[in-house]
Amino acid sequence: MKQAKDYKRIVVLTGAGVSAESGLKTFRDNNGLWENHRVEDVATPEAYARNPELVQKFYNARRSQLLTAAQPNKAHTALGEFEQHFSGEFLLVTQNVDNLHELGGSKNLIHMHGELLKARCPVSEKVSDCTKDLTDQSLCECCTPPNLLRPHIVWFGEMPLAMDTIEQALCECDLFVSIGTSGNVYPAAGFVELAASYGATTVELNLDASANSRAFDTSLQGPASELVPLFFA
Ligand code: BV8
Repeated sequence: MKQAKDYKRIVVLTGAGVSAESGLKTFRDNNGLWENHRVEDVATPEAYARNPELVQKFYNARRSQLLTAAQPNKAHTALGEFEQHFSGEFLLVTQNVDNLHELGGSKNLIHMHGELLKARCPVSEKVSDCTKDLTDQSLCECCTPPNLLRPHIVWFGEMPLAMDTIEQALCECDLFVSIGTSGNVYPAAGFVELAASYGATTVELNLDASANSRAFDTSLQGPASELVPLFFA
């Protein structure tokens, strides 16, 4: 089987599985529940409008766990090192909202579902760093009167970020690799078909079979910390 270095224009998509070995829960862990709430019911603009305290608590808990307990694992660092030495084009698109790809050395990186360590003004859309709990006292500095800051997260029903850039890269790549995602969430789960329709080779590296494993030319099962350093050697 060819390796990543045998290609010229690579797009990688990662999901929660790439951070699982860093101790961050995936969405399908405990059947996608958080404190008995379905994630899909907490990660929505409606939930935030209905019960902002609950939604802020959900993100505050994940933000502090990320800041206090999580470190990049061998999958993150293998992707960072590969990008550094690769002479072709490389884009990493992550569905994850953690910062472990940055800590693992990745540079050309798009967080299509936002970032846990950022907050956003709902009026000006201005994004700022956020390493503390967001509360009903967290106000923006860009507006008068100031607005309540929200997590810089793309919720279900909201448009993912940088979709034009991502779709352009998917149409031009010769290799698309999906790592650690269950293939349940769109539009990310549809990237493999788009890349394949433009002739890219498609590879899935995942612990288990995913909802769209059949769409890939090759689907390898195992932990990302083992499969990623081998394929991106
Ligand atoms: C959009 C931020 C359109 C939040 C996330 C009905 C109503 C509204 C929308 C929809 C609907 N029906 C469908 C939709 C579309 C919806 C969707 O797909 N819903 C699903 C549930 C059916 N999508 C959206 O709403 C998207 N927006 O469609 O907008 C639009 C168009 C025009 C104008 C406006 C809007 C937005 C989706 C973004 C939601 N936000 N994240 C947060 O993080 O709190 S999604 C969330 O799920 C995370 O980003 C996560 O990454 C993502 C996907 O989950 P996975 O990463 O795959 O994680 P999961 O646990 O599922 O799987 C982990 C995998 O890892 C497993 O396969 C496991 O085997 C593997 N694994 C585990 N350990 C390891 C491992 N692999 C390797 N090694 C290991 N060690």
